[in-house]
Amino acid sequence: MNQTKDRRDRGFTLIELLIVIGILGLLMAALLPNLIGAGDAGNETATQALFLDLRTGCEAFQRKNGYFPPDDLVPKDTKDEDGAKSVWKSDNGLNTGIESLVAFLAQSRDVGGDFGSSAERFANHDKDDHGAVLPLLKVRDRKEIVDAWGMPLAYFSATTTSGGFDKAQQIVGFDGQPQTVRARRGADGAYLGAGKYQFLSAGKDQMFGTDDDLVYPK
Ligand SMILES: [Ca+2]
Ligand SMILES: [Ca+2]
Ligand SMILES: [Ca+2]
Repeated sequence: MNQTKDRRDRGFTLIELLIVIGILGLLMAALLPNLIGAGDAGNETATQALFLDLRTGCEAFQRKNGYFPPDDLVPKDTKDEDGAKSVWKSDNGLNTGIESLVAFLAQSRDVGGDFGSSAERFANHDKDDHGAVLPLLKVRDRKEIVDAWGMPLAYFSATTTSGGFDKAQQIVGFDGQPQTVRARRGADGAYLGAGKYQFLSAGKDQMFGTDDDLVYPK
């Protein structure tokens, strides 16, 4: 009698276990794509928010200087915090646009704001040296800003005398393989002209020039 009851208890336990495993499997299958999708949507939102932060810096710089931060790392009468003239090294040709934006915005608090407090945004994938301290970041590394997937942004800007949207840039991320990046053209098929700027993120696939790229201004 007792033996029969024991066997029945064990049987119920096994069936319950199988049901639980089955339900968990179904839940995983149903939820996993949504969870992954939510992560990408969150990264997209975070990258758009980053664009807006950088826009604030660009506009503050423009109000002060009359032009947007250059994308070519050529210093224009910039000075270190102690007033010494900056000696910026010429660049290695990688991540130059976004490094140039960092270098110009990191000069002073009135254009860079609390720029230096967002350490997770900064990387130095091409491992270069700026040749002078970036005052707000307090480093000599030539930092670039990365999107929420960890790839450096591309930054294009043009004045009448420097930069240009028609100049391709080389962007290098985690894999060490430089990608040739071109600015996004406007609705009329032409590149933006002098007095404009543009940010590009490679998006989820970490490749520039594909459909998931993010651009600002749109
Ligand atoms: Ca560089
Ligand atoms: Ca760098
Ligand atoms: Ca992409």
